[in-house]
Amino acid sequence: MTAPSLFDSLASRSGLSVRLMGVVNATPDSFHDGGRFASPARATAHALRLADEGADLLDVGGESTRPGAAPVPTEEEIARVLPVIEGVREASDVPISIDTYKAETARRALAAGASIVNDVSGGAFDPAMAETVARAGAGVVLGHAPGRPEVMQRMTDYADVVAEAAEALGRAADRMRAAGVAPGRIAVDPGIGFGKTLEQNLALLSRLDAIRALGYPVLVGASRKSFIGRLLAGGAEPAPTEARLYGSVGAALAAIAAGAAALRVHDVRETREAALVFEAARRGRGA
Ligand code: HH2
Repeated sequence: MTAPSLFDSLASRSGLSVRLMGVVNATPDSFHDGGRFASPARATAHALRLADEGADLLDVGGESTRPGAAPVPTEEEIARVLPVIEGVREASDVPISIDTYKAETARRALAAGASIVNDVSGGAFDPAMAETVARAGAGVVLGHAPGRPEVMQRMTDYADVVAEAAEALGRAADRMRAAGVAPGRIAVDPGIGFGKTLEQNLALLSRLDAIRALGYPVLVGASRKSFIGRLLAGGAEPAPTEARLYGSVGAALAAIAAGAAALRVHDVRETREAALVFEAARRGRGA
């Protein structure tokens, strides 16, 4: 028997086939909820609420990676995420991923109880990341970003965004494997909104099979992102993040239909309820 893939190895708390990763931003400036959960106590309470709502894992981050965001010093990032990881670990055994591209932050978070590294750069921004993941025996989600957050939105000049993202993710996974990460510990993510135009994000969502063909489970993070605001506005100023809930649920269902194994979402309860009905209707039975 082959080892289960990264998300299959997580118990389903959501009751869904797809796994729901709940977003916990311990940051003052994230694009949707920046500042709302900036204190460790608030971020921890929010995380536990998402776990109660059925999140299969919680993604704790201490640095905004939205296009244009400025980098946060490593010690500051660690000081933001560690108390949240420790607080969640004390109260719940829900799996935790650490949303970072810095190996040192990943190392400290894994030691504090996280079990997966969610690296939006696919290990490209920090050469020590692959070794760190391998040494800890951790899982890893490898994202596609064409460059650093400060400059990525000027790097949308792809000949074929889907082929180029797939190729980059294949190379990222090879780097992890070369460092000793088991294939069953790897997932990939096309990086919706990371150096992509509206049309490029839609191309990725509609052609997820090209990413799935790499042989790793695919995570999609479309929740509340600006392409949704742009679609809703129909060419006018993008709808604000608070007005993107229903659009986000639509994107989540599209990602499930396209074969995503996991979804990174801000709104666990709403996404879970929609996905529950969507999956049951596709199966043709309740359970
Ligand atoms: N998107 C964001 C952050 N981390 N990780 C993965 N694997 N995939 C994503 O699409 C992804 C991610 C950006 O969203 P958010 O954390 O809500 O905002 P910010 O980066 O502003 O903190």
